[in-house]
Amino acid sequence: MSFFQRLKQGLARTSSNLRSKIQDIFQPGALTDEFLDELEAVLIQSDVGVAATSGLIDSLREESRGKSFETEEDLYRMMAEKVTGIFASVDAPLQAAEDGPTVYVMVGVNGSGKTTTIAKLAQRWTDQGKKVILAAADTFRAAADDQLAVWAKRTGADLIRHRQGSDPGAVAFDAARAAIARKADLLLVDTAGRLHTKKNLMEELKKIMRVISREIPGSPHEVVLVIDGTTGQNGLIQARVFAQNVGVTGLCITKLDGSSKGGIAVAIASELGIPVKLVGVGEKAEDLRDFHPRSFAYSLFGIDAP
Ligand SMILES: Nc1nc2c(ncn2[C@@H]2O[C@H](COP(=O)(O)OP(=O)(O)OP(=O)(O)O)[C@@H](O)[C@H]2O)c(=O)[nH]1
Ligand SMILES: [Mg+2]
Repeated sequence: MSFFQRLKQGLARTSSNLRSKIQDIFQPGALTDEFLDELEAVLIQSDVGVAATSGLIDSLREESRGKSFETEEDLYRMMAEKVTGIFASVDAPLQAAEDGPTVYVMVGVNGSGKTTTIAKLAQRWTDQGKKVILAAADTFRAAADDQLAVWAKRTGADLIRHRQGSDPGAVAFDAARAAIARKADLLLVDTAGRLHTKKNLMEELKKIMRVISREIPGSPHEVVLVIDGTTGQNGLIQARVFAQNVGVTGLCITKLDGSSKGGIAVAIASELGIPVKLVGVGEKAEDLRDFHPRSFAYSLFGIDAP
């Protein structure tokens, strides 16, 4: 299956939900004010977010003036282009080190998909013959490092771990040293999603960042905030806390396959102003996709990008 078909399939729940709601209100011809009001409600119900939705509706109203729509498909294409524009304003590829190890730190609330995303990235890079090290800097949750150990074994990546309850900063330190000594191409740092308090967690994450940037100058190359795409507006609120406290450079939105509200990606990109870099549309390694604004936007409406 092609890259694009898989993405489209992963977003099938979202696109069929959007399409059936739009089909219910669509009438061939010009877009009426009444239709645009109903469309606005559909987009908000689909978690596109109030700000992004009102921007979309305004520009649709402008651009559709004097135009007649034979079928919904023409409308989907126009909408997909508008959504592409929202994403394109914060579009940036994953960064890599010029030489030495590339370091990505994954942050996000518990259950968002940090460890799974690390596993998928490890698989991608080891498949390319790269040397990958995983750092188990989630020392808080019981067996978090066992989960990572399973993935290390499966993907052929090295694992740096300490005992549960130990200092995550120390794990980060050892992992950074190991990445240099073993000439690793990629160091992926797993972090805790939950501590006793939010303040503790943010301080712990800041310490991990400090240690890593000291040991590997210019790193981390990405601080990826992993957001569960099924949590709707709540995910957005959590995301703000991380973005305000640790220098998040990119977003990974997971579990979009399990959601009919993949429109949340539009709200997140437009409200946080942080580029989406990865999307998870399933549990297999190949279901983690680099984010491409246009192909994602078209997939939201279940149509092929030009
Ligand atoms: N369907 C689907 N499931 C996913 C995706 N990404 C992650 N998951 C599942 O989500 C669950 C939680 O994922 P984890 O990777 O353990 O989450 P975490 O952020 O590491 O959680 P903590 O370690 O508790 O902080 C697992 O069952 C994953 O298989 C995805 O893109 N699609
Ligand atoms: Mg985890």
